[in-house]
This record gives sequence, C-alpha cells and structure tokens, in this order.
Amino acid sequence: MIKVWGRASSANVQCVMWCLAELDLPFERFDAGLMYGVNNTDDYLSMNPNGTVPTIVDGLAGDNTEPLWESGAIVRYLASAYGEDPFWPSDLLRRANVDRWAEWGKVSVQTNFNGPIFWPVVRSPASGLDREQLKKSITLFENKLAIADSRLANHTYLVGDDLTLADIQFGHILYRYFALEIDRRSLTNVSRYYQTLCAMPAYQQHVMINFDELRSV
Ligand SMILES: N[C@@H](CCC(=O)N[C@@H](CS)C(=O)NCC(=O)O)C(=O)O
Repeated sequence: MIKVWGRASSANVQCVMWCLAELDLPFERFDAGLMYGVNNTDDYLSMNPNGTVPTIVDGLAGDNTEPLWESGAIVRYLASAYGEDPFWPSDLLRRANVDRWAEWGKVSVQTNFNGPIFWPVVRSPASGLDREQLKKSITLFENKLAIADSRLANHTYLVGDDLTLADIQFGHILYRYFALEIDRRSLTNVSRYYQTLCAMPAYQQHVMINFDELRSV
C-alpha cells in the first residue's frame, strides 16, 4: 500500500492521486493540510520538514521506506518505479521529452495559475479583488495555454496520442481553470483536450474535486 498524506482539494495532492490511479497502484490517503491540520504535528514534520502536502510513503517498496515530498519528485518516482512506456518512456530522450512538458506544466503553467488567479478568486470578497491585476494574470496564464493549444491541434494529449506524465502535471490545472468564475479565452484544442480528461474516471475521481472548502480558509 502507498500512503499519501494530503487533502483532496490540494492541486499537488491531486497530481499524485491521479498518477497513482493511472498506474493502478493501491493507496491509502489521509487528510492533512489547512483545516485538517496534521501537517503541523511533530510526526508529520519528521516526515516532511516543510509541513506541506503531499507526502507519501511507498509501503510497496518495503518497510522503513524514506518518506517522499515534492509532488514533482513523487510522480517521477512513481512513474519510474511502476510506470511503463509510453506513460514514462524507458528511452531517455523520449522520457526527457515527456519530462520537459511535465516540468513545463508544473513550473510554467501551474505557478501562473494557482497563486495569481485561483487563490485571489476563491478567497477574496468581490469588493477586494483587484480585477485589473487579475485580467493581466489571466492573459499571462492563457498565453501559456495557447502554447498547449497549438500543440494539441495535432495531438490528442500533450506529448502525442497517449496519456503521459506530462498530462498529469498540466491537465490537473484545467479543472480549476474551467470551473472558476472568470472570463476565458476561446482555446478550442485545450477545451477539447479538457473534455477528453473529464471523461477519464481517474481524473473525475481525483482532480474534479469541488473546491468550495477553500473559499472560507
Ligand atoms: N512544491 C511543493 C508544494 C507543496 C505545497 O505548497 N502544498 C500546499 C498545498 S497545494 C500546502 O501544503 N499548503 C499548506 C496546507 O495545505 O496546509 C509540491 O509540489 O509538493
């Protein structure tokens, strides 16, 4: 069993959960973070001194396995230990190509969304939201989505015609983007890709999580 600590409403936890489900791995998830607490306890901090979620312990790898944190490192580990071609290719150059788009999803796309767009919209009262700044942030973010849109004109998924780790790191952001009460640019291929993800049971179960619990914290 792979143990995962982290609330289901955390984007970084969602990546790990979706990855576990795609790889068909047995897991147990424990709520932690924000209103659930746990991540500020000594026990938790001894596993992950950052006090962030997610943290995992891979019980399938044996007893006394070192806890892992940083969602990017976790999904790469899971893909390397349990994934197969084409999800996580064995050929290093093909793997690096998947990894490039996965890293892009996490570093260039997710960071342009969660901090500048998602949190201000879900947490600010209407009177307190800086709408000009939000508009600028949405433009910057959608400029990144436009890169994916051109790519998806010729591919079903981000890298090619098969689901890869890159889709996990990029695609999880889209649920929040499409569910949030903001004006969106028309990006036909990204919309079609999002519909493809929405039809996937693992995406429905682990990513399409209502985020209302975050509005009041
Ligand atoms: N770079 C880290 C970031 C972890 C992180 O900041 N997680 C957030 C949730 S997405 C967190 O722990 N927030 C505090 C909390 O939920 O209590 C990762 O990718 O795992």
